[in-house]
Amino acid sequence: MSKGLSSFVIIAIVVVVVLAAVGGALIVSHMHGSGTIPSPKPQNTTNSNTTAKNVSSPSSNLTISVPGTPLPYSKATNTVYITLIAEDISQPFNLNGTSDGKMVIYVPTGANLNITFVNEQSLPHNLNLVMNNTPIPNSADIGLNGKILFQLGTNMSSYQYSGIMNGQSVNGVYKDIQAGYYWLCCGIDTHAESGMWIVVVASSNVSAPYVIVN
Ligand SMILES: [Cu+2]
Repeated sequence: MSKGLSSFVIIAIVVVVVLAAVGGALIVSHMHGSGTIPSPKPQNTTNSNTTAKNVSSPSSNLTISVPGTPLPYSKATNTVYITLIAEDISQPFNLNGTSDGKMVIYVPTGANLNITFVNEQSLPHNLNLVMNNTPIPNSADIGLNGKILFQLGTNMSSYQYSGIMNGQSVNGVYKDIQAGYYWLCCGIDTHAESGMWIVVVASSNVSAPYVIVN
């Protein structure tokens, strides 16, 4: 082989290798592009962290006028979305910065309550829906102040001491709430008594859910 011919062969091999590499890269990127299906955003995930700060974010398609701040609501499924946060403020027994029943949530009778509870504090906390038989919590044990209907972040055998820790959140749905007056409160001993409770009113007079802070 002459020197000129071998140089030509080497250059030809280099060109072929480069073309093969570029072609391969294009094929791979095309396959990747066409083969990737965007995954849907998870909704209402359990035990996921959340950065939501407020109990409500006014829904853009809500047209019913309510006497307070509207809560996110699906009329089709009669589901009210409630986010409650034990905020990291000087009063450790708060929900969304409020204490002692100053927050009142109004929901339609029969609504499903989709509740997310977030703990931003160093103390453990949990959340309970209580059909209360006293106007305000007056016992260390909320079980002595009414009937516990639903719990998040705990269970009936340990609600007086167990809850979720700092940075954790829980989500759950309480279905078909009956007309009446309830608390959402922490069940850990003395926490509700110390202020960690809000009021829930279910009424057939409420057509769309809303929240008021007194
Ligand atoms: Cu608590």
